[in-house]
Amino acid sequence: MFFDKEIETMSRADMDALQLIRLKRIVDYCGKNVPFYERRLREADITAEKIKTLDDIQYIPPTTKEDLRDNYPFGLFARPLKEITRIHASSGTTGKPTVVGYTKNDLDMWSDCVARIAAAGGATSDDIVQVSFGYGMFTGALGLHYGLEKIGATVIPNSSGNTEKALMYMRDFKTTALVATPSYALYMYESAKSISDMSEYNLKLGLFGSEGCTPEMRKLIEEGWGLFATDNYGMSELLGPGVSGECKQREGLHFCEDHFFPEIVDSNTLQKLPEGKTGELLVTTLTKEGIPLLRYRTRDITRLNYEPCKCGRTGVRMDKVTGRSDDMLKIRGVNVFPSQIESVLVSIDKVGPHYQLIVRREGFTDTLEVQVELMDAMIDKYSDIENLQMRIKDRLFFVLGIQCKVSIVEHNTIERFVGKAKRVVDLRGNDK
Ligand code: DLL
Repeated sequence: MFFDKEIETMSRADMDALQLIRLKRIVDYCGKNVPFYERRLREADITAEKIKTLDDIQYIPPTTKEDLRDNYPFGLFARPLKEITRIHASSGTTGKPTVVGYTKNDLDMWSDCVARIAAAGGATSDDIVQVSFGYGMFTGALGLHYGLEKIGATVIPNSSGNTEKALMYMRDFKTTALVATPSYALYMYESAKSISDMSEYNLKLGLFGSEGCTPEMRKLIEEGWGLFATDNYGMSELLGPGVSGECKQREGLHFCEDHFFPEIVDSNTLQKLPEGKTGELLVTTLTKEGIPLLRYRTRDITRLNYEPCKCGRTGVRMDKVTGRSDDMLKIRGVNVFPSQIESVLVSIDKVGPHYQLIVRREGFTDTLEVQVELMDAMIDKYSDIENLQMRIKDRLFFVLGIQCKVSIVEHNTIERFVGKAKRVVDLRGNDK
């Protein structure tokens, strides 16, 4: 089903023309409304008038997560707060989160994009949808929520956590569609199986995303619940969910390219790669008012496919994300940067800068263990070690928003590296 057939089936030539108009406009808008971009564009000697083709985007310097962090909290906003209707945030590379603001128009555009992707995945106004992403600063829950309301579905803002209650609602309300991370969907299935008869559930559709999912894991979820699942991609800095998503063919994620212009570049040289090559995805927001971003480095590794899809949609599709060009980890749907953990550890007395992060999949849940070395002094009392562990755990929870296991190890036991330290041991296999 189409939500906006005219856009979703637009010819390549018409889409290119629309993107060029919007690109010129957003470059002009950024230069006039965001001092950071005024300076960046001036230094690069690029103006909207100089952009003649979509390829000329290469003359615009990319924007990074560090740029957002350096301008924390509102420095990259193009509108005064009075015109910002909603604020969301996601984890930054160090302590401070990256903050994004949406105007009223941005929120409309956001729910349109999500509605488009949900409809492409098979959601309709007949669906009763349970949103099991965490409501709050994370964009996942509210993003899907308003997009699904827009297509007329009945939305249950159940949030994440309290799995037994979520399953009770699912049975009693005859929920037909589930919105969650794939790992939580699988965890919910395991819980459902252990406390109830699967015939009491009525799920037919899963709109999953925010983290990767291998075909094997998807099969487990689909067979367990008896549903059909699609994958949705997005990120807070750009929008949240709604940037791209699978249709029922599941041969790539349809990009909402009238609002988001994608490019694939080599992550070392930042040079554009030939069509069809795999590399880092850069995205320019073509219509966002609150916090427009030019050539944002998503750090996600993927590939673009410009062939029209069998479903009738003509726009570009991206492959599932195959990796990252930085060291970000996605743990239980939460973005975790080793540098965030490092800044917590170095701020705590008695522990040193030597640490290792061990990521495991236990059952269907990702776990993170932080092993950190004592400085040099020994701590004799067990209760002192426990107190130290608790302090680190609390501080990490405050910064990361997830619980981790903290292990204090003796001085000089964590491996030292001559070159780049290998801080992360990811034991989850390839289905991260
Ligand atoms: O995860 C937005 C979102 C919410 C997308 C709900 C889809 C559904 P962030 O928390 O900012 O935003 O995390 C963004 O998560 O750069 C990717 O590395 C990863 N990611 C998001 N969706 C997928 C996906 C939301 N479908 C970061 N597959 C991105 C693989 C994904 N990785």
